[in-house]
Amino acid sequence: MPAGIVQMAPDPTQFLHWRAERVSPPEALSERLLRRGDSAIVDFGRHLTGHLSFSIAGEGRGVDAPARLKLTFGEVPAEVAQPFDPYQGGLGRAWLQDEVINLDVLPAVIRMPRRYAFRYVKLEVVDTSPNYAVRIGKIQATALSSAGGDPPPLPEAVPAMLRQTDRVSIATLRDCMQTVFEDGPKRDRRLWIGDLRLQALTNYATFRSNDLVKRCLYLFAAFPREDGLVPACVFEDPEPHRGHEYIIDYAALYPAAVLDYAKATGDWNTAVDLWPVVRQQMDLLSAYVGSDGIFAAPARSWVFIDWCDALDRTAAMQGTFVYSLRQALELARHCGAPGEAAKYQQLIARMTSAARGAFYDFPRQVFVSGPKRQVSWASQAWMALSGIATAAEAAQAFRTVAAQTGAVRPGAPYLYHYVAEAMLRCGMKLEAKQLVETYWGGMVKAGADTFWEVYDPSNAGLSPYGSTQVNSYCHAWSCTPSYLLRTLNLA
Ligand code: RAM
Repeated sequence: MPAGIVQMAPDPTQFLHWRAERVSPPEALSERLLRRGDSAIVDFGRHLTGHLSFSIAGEGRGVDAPARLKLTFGEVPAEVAQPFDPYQGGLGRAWLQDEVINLDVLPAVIRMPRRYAFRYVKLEVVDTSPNYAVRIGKIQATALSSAGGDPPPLPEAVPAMLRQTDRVSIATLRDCMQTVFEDGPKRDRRLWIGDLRLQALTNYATFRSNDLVKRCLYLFAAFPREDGLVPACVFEDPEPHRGHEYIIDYAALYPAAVLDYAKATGDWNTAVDLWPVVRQQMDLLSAYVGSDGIFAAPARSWVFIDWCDALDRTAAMQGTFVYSLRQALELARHCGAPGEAAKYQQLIARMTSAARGAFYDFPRQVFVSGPKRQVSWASQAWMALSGIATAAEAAQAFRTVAAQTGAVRPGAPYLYHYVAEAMLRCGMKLEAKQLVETYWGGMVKAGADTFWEVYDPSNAGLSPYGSTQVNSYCHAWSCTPSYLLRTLNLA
């Protein structure tokens, strides 16, 4: 049921520049007759993934022409406040959630056929005829999620902002949990390894839909590239198949996702079953480690790490692969593969000493990456998580980057998560907590019902796709504060 009728007001003090103002209770919609050019914005009071239905009738001298309506669905106020066109984004325009429908017969009950991700719906009457107006009633949303009931709230002793952040994280995960762990219910509506891993970790601490994780792990295992590399993403329709993209660091994190699952559920049989897929990733990726012990991704391959053009990814990728080898090592031991375990252990040692030589800048006490010796948060995070840096070195390195204005900061919550986790793992609980409070807390203060795909507090216009319109505002990889709070005891 709607929570009210709102209007969107421009507001430069708001991060996304628009504010929703309540103008009337939800019943007010059906009390109005709407003519050509009239519109109303319905607020459902929370973000949801699902369907919309409503009834519509014509009133006047005669219903003598079809009614044409336009519906626009928005996760955030800005999406229904401004026209989508002209659209300049790099991704398909059809991701933007709007529809024009022509109704030949009134009255009618309309069930919009597509699934949308929204809190707000703007209804515009494009046309009726001079002889009638329309009345809209019984507007309803049906929320879809495969998640069960919400987990119990965090104790009162946890600061209010963190409890709120936890609630928003849980709502984010809930709305992404469908037949797979989707990255975002508005876009791309599919399963990606990097997102899955973080959603699964948060799921073990919240909904515990462990069979859904298992299903997703098998979907990747079922559709590898010809050489065995797992794809970066999988589509389910019209029948399950692999996406055409391959992300080196995502493939490297597949073993981590398998190990996390086995540890969280105790289902080691599944780990044993998936072990050949894990081993295959390690075989393929190990081939990229040069004789100097440095991971060199092949030309034109995609190493993601973060949405950040300026980032030099060499050190972070080295760290990711060493981290991955550690997860694979643990799996090898459980899966009865001592030969692989020994191989991984040797490679970890070789890559660790190579990385310390290549990336650690002793005088500056920070890890650097690339020919320009770039200093970034990404490099410190993955050096810490991989164990290439000792806890003391990593803690010092984080203090160094924090004080250095020129250091390349994370662009999206995905990397912010790994930074926060790395901080926790090197004893910087206070700093990790502050990071969650300011970064995710910043989105909460900006009105987020669910956490966003990209958020840079210093740049509201940031989009990896050339237009913030196509950014996703309920995005899987930003749901991890609940994991940090509930499993890693952040508070
Ligand atoms: C985008 C999505 C998704 C992410 C990939 C790398 O398409 O944001 O979540 O995993 O990029």
